[in-house]
Amino acid sequence: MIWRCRDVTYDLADRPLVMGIVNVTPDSFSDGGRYLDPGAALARCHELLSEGADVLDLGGESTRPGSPDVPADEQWRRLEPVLQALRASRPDAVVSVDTRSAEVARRAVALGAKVVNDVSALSDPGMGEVVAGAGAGLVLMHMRGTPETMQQDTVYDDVSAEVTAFLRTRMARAVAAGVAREAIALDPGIGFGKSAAGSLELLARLPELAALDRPVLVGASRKSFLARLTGDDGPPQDRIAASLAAASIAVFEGAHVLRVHDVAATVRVARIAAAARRARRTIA
Ligand code: HH2
Repeated sequence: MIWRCRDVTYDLADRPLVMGIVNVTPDSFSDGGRYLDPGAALARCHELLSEGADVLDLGGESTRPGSPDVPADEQWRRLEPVLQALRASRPDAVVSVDTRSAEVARRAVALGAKVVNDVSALSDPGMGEVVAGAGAGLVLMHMRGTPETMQQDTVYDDVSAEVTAFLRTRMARAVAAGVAREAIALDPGIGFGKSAAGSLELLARLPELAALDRPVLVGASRKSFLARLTGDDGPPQDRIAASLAAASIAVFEGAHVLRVHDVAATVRVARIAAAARRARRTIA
């Protein structure tokens, strides 16, 4: 399984990738406000790279349930100094930009970003062309509505079938805009317009999404469905063990990329889960 992101081509048959989260925002659900200062964000980038992150996912907009849209100029005001400093200090780092805005994506790829992580899966009309023009990797994620409205309706007839059908359609839209199939990764959107049971079901039925024959990215890290399952009522930072369990299940069931806050621990968990996945294949 190949994932092409500009001049970097990942062979995901070997091992899953770990994508480290850096939210340059005042209000993200887990790390909001911690990395709004460009120096703090840059230090976090370096820390996650030293922990073994393959890719850094930088976002200038929270997409937690209920959050409002952040204008492109404000996202860019937050992201630009970090992208500039990272390019100067670690030109080898693979950067993903977490944005729904084609304009932010266009500016980020001009500064070297290799992946566009679009949780709206090409809702902004120009996004496909921006990604295609740069030859960037593209993450297409399933969400119902927008972050502001998505938790209002979390009932599905068949959550996995609906998510898979949606992503198949958005993948066709990306290809029609000129994005190479090999550049596309698919994400079921854990917690985005899903109940806790729905998020869990998506993890358990990941092979159905993997059957589309594109890399599968899973972002379950510290999300509230984990706390609903464990019964914990502490802050998101207390959900590390639960997040690692989810990461392990995701890899075992076919995930190729894990988007996480806790990189060092996830790298180790992913190694075990991938080895178990390979062992199962050998037996089968
Ligand atoms: N989850 C979040 C943000 N971006 N991108 C992808 N592809 N998949 C995800 O599951 C995903 C994502 C939400 O998590 P976080 O960035 O930690 O919080 P916030 O949106 O509040 O900044």
